[in-house]
Amino acid sequence: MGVGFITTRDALRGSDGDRVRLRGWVYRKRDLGNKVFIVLRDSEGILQCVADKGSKAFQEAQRATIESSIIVEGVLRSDPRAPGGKEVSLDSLTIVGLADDFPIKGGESVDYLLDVRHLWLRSRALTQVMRIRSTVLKALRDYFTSNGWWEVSPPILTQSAVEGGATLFAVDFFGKRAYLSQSAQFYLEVMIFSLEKVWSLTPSFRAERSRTRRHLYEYWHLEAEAAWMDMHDMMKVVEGLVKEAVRRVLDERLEELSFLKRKTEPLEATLSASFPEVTYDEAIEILRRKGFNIKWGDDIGADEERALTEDQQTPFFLTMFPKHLKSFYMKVDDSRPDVVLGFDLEAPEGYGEVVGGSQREDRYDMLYKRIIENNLRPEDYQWYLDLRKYGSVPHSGFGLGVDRLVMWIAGLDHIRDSIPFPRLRERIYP
Ligand code: NSS
Repeated sequence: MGVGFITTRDALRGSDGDRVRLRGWVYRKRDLGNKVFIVLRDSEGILQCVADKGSKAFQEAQRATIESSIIVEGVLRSDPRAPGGKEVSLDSLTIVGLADDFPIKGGESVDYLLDVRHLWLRSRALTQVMRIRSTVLKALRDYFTSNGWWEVSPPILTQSAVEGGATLFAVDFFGKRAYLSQSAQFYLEVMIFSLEKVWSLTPSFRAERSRTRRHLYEYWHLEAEAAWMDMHDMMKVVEGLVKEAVRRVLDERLEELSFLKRKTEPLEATLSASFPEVTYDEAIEILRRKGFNIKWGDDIGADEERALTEDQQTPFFLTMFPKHLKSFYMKVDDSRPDVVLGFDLEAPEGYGEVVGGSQREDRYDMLYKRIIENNLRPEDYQWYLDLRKYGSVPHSGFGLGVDRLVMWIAGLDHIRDSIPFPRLRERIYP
């Protein structure tokens, strides 16, 4: 099938007079009567083609509809009016799949475009995002693989909550109640006792009550856990990981960023910055100076995060939270028993949290106490408690929201556009 085809990108780098053969879809079409202009779209970009009256291509070009799949052959020539400065003068055009009247014509509402998501994914903007997403995923994997981490495969069907019962999706498991995983963390904690440094990439599910621009009901969760690492060791891992993703996107996806009109300065600044640590106490001070009516012990919500990050150019860590705001598994600080050794990574420019992590409570008695304090049942966490009984070890870990990372790197307004098939409250479609 593939012999002799080049891509639109190759063609734009070719020379006048080159004979070329390409395949793709009709992106735009203009019939002037004596010639037909067709803009061909493939996974690499677009290229203008022209069929003159009298050429063999002319009739088929007239018949081809928007989004028909086609094969074209012709001769390359420079034309400053064509996108990219080159066009193909067509000898032949073969329609492979003639398209019905394409339902997306431009100017449709967001709601309608979500209804036809399976077709809207052909749009040039979403194509650029999906290319960036793929590069981010590859960079994240490469970081772990080349730094001695083991990839493991945790389950999705689970029996207990990691991040609290309120956002669990229940599933009927042969008459018993099971849940869709919110986080692989507890399974990764099991695996560090044999593999020491582990990571996984899985879907996570959250029945979020609030609808926001940065919440999905199903999202892609990159999680890591390591024995012998304290909270600050793990923050270094997060910094290295996020920088690797940013570096790779700047190296390989500059055209895509530019198509999306994403300013690259914050991304470049991120590469050279070392991510500062702002404690919860300091954040409360900053917020009060910005006019927030907030006191120690209050939650730092979405509005507060936006205020903290909107004037920042590079990511930073928020650390050392009041114990009652965070999950029971976070290790209590020895010097301040009302504070836990937790950290979030906040993306700049108003984006907010992309990573949540902590050092873990590794003392059996303390963990047991925290389970009780949180009104949870120790019997539901027996195997998790066991890990503190048989050779407990200081350890830390984190979870990174891949979709949120892509959203920030690509500069998107809404998380739904970072993922091909977003699960939103209104629809599970397609
Ligand atoms: O709830 S988290 O803050 N932390 C955990 O789940 C830990 N158990 C992870 C761990 O330590 N292994 O979620 C982690 C990240 C968070 O920072 C977001 O970037 C992302 O997961 N996240 C989400 N992304 C999209 N949509 C939703 N609803 C969502 N919830 C969390």
